[in-house]
Amino acid sequence: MSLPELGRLEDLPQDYRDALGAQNLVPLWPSLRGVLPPGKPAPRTRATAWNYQALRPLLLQAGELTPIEKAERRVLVLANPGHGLEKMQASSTIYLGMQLLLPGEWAPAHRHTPNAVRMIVEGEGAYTTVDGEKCLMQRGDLILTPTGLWHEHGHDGDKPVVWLDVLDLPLVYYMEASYVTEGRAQTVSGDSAGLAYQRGGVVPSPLFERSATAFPMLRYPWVDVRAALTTLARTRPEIEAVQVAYINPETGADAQKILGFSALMLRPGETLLLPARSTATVFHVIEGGTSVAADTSAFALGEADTCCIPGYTATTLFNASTSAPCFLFVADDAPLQKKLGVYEVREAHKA
Ligand code: GTQ
Repeated sequence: MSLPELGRLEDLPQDYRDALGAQNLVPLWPSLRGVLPPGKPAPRTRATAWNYQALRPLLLQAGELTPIEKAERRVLVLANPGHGLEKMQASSTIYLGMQLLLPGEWAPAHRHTPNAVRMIVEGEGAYTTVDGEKCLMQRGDLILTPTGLWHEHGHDGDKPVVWLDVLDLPLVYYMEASYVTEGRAQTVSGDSAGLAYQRGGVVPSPLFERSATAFPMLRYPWVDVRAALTTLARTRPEIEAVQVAYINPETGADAQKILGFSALMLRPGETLLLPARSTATVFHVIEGGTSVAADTSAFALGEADTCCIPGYTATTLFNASTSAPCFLFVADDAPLQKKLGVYEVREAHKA
């Protein structure tokens, strides 16, 4: 059923419009269908892919053009043209950036209200110190820097290190709650609290005490996440999606409060149909390759490539390799949407 057409702004006399404007008033009806479109939202977020091999030379060039002291964080932002590049957002809530740190460089300590995670893309020998815990960065590792925690990045290796930053910056900025505090280099504490959780089901005893922090685990090593996926694929061949969620090991809740993170394995030759959900979704290839088809957009993603798919869009992933699995890092804003009560999954789509 189509909705009746509503009056337009141009239908109103100019002197009436001027009188409204003079009192900071706006008529709703010309904009009603825009803010409440029938059936489903009209997202500004466009299906967009960023090719790593294409952006990498530009990121390395930034290393030559701009010293770290002039950048603090040397990042090329993966910006969604649907929002306007200057908005620096991949979706309504998600910010993505590729960050470069060169050997010997140091990105100084700060803390801020937006939550961040890092997905390590290439290089060895760098680390992020979060809340006094030195987190080594290896390919595929996920490192959390949740809201309010001090963090700084250093690099003792001999080749450039690159990682993908995922932040809820667009949302926190929209809330007018985004700010940073600069700090001094942190003192690294001896122990890594997260090590207590490195193997599921057991913790050091009798030394173990439940941590007082809201974020007991800050580093999720890729070797362990990968092993969890391959074990799941081997032992549960019947499950549709071989996927694991990054969680807070003490509460079982999502690892962060606003954005959600998971890792997905596509078996060789596998096609995975993902139903339309209310969240925009980011896919980043850790290993292998996949095609991503969503509505009228289709991308071929290879290693370290990243794409963003708007919400309310059914998506098909296809790993064309007959021998190699594909491992993907997935980010969305499902934790936020669930808390707010607007999260939805639409019926599974037909292939
Ligand atoms: O590494 O702390 O991509 O503060 C954007 C803002 C990275 C960081 C970004 C940041 C950082």
